[in-house]
Amino acid sequence: KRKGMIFDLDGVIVDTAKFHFLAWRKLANDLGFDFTEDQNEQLKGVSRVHSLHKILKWGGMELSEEEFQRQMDLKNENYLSYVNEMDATEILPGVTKILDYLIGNDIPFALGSASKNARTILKKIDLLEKFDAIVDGTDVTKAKPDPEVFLIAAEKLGVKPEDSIVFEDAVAGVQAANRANMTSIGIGDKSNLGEADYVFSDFTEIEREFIEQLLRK
Ligand code: G16
Ligand code: MG
Repeated sequence: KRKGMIFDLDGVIVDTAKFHFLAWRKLANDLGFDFTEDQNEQLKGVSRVHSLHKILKWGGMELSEEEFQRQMDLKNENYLSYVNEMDATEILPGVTKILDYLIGNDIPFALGSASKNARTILKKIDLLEKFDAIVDGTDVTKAKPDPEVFLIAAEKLGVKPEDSIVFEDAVAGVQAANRANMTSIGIGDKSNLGEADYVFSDFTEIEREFIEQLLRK
């Protein structure tokens, strides 16, 4: 049976959450308030527009449409200044090994990210050419937990949703994979990724036997 794998970007391949946090926090600070790292958890996997809505709510603020757009642009500019410094050393532990295993065994894999900067980031970390398909924030109309991003990715890989395996660090992403009828693998904390079919703290915890077993199913 032809199986495929779909990887989220932020929190799975790289930890760009730290850069998003710095950039969003600067935005909040410039507007005269602050938010915590705990609150930042709620922004993981969430689109840029939705993130700003949430943050403004925390600060009890409202912006005109024009100012909202300007703040999003400023945030992104600031975020990209961090992204610009990235290189392959930012790839999270165990990721390269699993990608090389998939390539060696002719198992197709895609990126399924909410980020509009996904291609820029993949290029910085030298992974752009390795993916068989890339679906990102520029390709979708509905944000996670809507399954759209993963359904398009599976289609591009030529695999059925039920034969797709998704790696996700965000609750919304795990829900999107489940709604797509895919196998969901949470990367992170069991306490908040309980809805996933399997949870691992990171890729170094995933044994080759586990992957082989998933592919045989
Ligand atoms: C990522 C991050 C989110 C970010 C979103 C949009 O998602 O987890 O925090 O808000 O992308 O990013 P951008 O502003 O670059 O378009 P993912 O799906 O890769 O985890
Ligand atoms: Mg993520």
